[in-house]
Amino acid sequence: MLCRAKTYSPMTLKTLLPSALRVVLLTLAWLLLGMSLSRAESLQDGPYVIRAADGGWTSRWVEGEGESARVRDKAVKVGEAVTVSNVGAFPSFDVKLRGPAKPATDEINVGPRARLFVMADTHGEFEIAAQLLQRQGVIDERLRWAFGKGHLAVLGDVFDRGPNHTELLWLLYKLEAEAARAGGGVHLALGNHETMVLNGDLRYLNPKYPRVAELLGVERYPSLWNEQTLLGQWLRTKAAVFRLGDYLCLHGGVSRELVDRGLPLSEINQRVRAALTEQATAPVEPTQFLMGPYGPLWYRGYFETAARQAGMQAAAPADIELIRQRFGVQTILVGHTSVPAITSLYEGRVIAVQVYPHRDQQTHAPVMEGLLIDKGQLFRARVDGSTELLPRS
Ligand SMILES: [Mn+2]
Repeated sequence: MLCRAKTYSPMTLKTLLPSALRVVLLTLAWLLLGMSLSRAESLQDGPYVIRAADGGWTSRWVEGEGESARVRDKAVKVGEAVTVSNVGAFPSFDVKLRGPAKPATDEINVGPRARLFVMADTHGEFEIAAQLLQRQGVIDERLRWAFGKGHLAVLGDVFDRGPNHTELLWLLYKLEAEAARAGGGVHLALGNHETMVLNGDLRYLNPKYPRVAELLGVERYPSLWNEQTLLGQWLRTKAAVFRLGDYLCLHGGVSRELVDRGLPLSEINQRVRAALTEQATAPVEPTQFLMGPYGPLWYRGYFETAARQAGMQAAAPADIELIRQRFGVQTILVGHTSVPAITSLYEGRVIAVQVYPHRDQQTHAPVMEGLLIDKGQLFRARVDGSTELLPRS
């Protein structure tokens, strides 16, 4: 009956129904909406693998929803597995814990014909991102690496907005080991939302997570990602900018101002990592620059409108040439600034990868794109499994 009512225009409804009945129906609809919202409020989250007093690890997670949510925990060791609960129709998966991660490499050499899949800004949308990876053959139905010697690059902003960033980070952590065993790789670049959450800026946090923190008995959510946690340590080894074959991979973009600082990739990455440690004091130059609007995590200068809105000048073609020369790459791949479809900029020298993961308003079908690079050809790769050769512009 509610579905049918949609086909009437409000005007028709008005003339059909006496006002008292309209009030009753609206109240009913409001109550139903409220009930469905509170029912959907799952607090399932984790595990958070936290250093224990005896030097081992404790895995803690939240099960259930609303008032009936409860905390579980167990002692775990490196080499043992923790289970990440299912999200929607996706299966739960086990993740074998590894020892402390070492700093990620700044430069990864791959052949010019290597298969690469590039994904940006997943923002807690586990179901959409996992479906994209599945339909494009990067992972299989049980969320295991299926991309062989290929490489997956993730251009930051796994955290914030959506409700399942924990599960996404565990998936990437697990795939990293599986890919390496297969002769491929998974490479995660830090985005501004990683640095925000790790440094305690929680403005974009999904409302689920402060409640999770409360249930787990920590005062502030970032404590669950500090250096004494397994994934917190792992995240702090990641690069802000890395070279993958002929491609420079990062979240925001390299500005002309950054090139002018003359910093090598290794120093950029070391300084960003240092700014994420808990001992870090207010950053001084050039770290302050690196963490700011012209730094690799926040820059929007490749996009005319976004640049104007940010009060900065758009990068000139000559700036792009300088960046390519400085870092020895053909193409710069960036997320951070949303585009309706993966877009070639500066005659293919910059590729904008971030198509924000969302559901189509009419069909509810998931929408997101990844960039597939196969034998040097670039494709838009969609959630439905289709691909399209990327138009050059
Ligand atoms: Mn961003």
